[in-house]
Amino acid sequence: MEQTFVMIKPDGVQRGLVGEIIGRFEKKGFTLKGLKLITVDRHFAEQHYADLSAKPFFNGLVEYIISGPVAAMVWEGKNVVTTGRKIIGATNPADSAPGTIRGDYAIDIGRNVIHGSDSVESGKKEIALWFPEGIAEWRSSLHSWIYE
Ligand code: IDP
Ligand code: MG
Repeated sequence: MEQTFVMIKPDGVQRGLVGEIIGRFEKKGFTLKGLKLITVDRHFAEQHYADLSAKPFFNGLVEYIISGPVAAMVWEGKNVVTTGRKIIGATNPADSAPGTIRGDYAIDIGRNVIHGSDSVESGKKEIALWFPEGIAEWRSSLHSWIYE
């Protein structure tokens, strides 16, 4: 089953949005396979965002991510990468539809509350980076109520 890496950024944790965000993924029917609150250092944040290292906002982005604890998660389910990105909304909250997480809870692109992997491949890389210890092995007993 497909997996994605989702991170509630420091602003989302500070603003008390962890429960709300987890609830949205849970209620959709996705399965929580990994979860931890962690403050990462500069080197780690630079690794996570390595693809963006040439961008003018890179340093500010790294400062933002290391500014406090983040809630790192692995979610599992059919099409969870693409559907997860839809639940999250567009990168710039100004372009995110109401009903999405960023559309409902964010205003500025540099304080957009949440990260979600953009492909199955980057999901695998990000899960390996953030959860080197591995993730939970379990299958929800709701499976047959969610999948036909
Ligand atoms: P994504 O998070 O929707 O996948 P990316 O393009 O991968 O968007 O950018 C990663 C993160 O970098 C964004 O979520 C946002 O926090 C930040 N970011 C992207 N573009 C800008 C910008 O123009 N100014 C400031 N921060 C930005
Ligand atoms: Mg991205």
